[in-house]
Amino acid sequence: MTSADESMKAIVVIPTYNERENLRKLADSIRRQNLPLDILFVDDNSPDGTGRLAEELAAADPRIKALHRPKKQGLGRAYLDGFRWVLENGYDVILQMDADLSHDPNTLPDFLEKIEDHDAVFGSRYYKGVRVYNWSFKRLLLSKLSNEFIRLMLRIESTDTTTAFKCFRKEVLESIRWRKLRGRQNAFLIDLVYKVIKSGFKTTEIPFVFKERETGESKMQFRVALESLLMVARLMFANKRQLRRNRKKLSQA
Ligand SMILES: Nc1nc2c(ncn2[C@@H]2O[C@H](COP(=O)(O)OP(=O)(O)OP(=O)(O)O)[C@@H](O)[C@H]2O)c(=O)[nH]1
Ligand SMILES: [Mg+2]
Repeated sequence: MTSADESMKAIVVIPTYNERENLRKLADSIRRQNLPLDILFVDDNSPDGTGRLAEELAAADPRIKALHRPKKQGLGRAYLDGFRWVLENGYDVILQMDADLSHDPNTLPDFLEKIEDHDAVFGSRYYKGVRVYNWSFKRLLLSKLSNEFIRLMLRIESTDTTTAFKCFRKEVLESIRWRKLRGRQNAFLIDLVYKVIKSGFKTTEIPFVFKERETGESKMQFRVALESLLMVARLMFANKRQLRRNRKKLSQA
């Protein structure tokens, strides 16, 4: 951020479930960026002790915070608790990213630079080219086609809706009534991006290089894809005027 924006409080919200092997490395590489950025881990009582490690990291570094939820309920629910915490604690800029090192911390400065003159910034594996490592061709094709499907069906300028590497100004979350976002996994991200774009906010995409997790378990499942499909159908029938009304109301407030 430029010096003009150093008064803005920024934080990256990172949901975790069984990410003990990745956590310290991730925290270190975010810290190495030397950014005015706090970290909030939101753990769902991971059986592998990720929550305890998050506490240890938080005790050693005042810029790291840890939030604990009693049981696994999907990353969407974890984000809702995370958003509540960061908004209650006065943050102005909210980033989100995965804990499995698939989202490169070297991209964080780009988010903070772009958010200076945008309301939201979306990281994309597919913006002006494809940048994905360690995926089979089948998985890449499935992900690329899903995102094309979402873009065409919902008519949104977003090449990678299902990636949780994004950044928002707090006013954006408040305006879209974040508490009402639905979805447990990727469907949550679809609901979020759709509402932000359709509310007319100034958004942009930035490219990042995606590397599939090397350690920890993959949670990609058939029901994640099904939930996403149902969310696309639901949003296609949602009342777009309502979204515009929400934004207008907020700008008048
Ligand atoms: N708190 C919380 N975090 C979750 C939950 N499910 C996933 N996560 C975290 O959300 C992020 C994304 O989950 P991933 O498992 O990487 O999902 P994915 O990227 O679609 O699939 P893979 O990388 O193949 O596993 C990671 O940081 C996970 O630890 C959950 O139920 N609760
Ligand atoms: Mg992942």
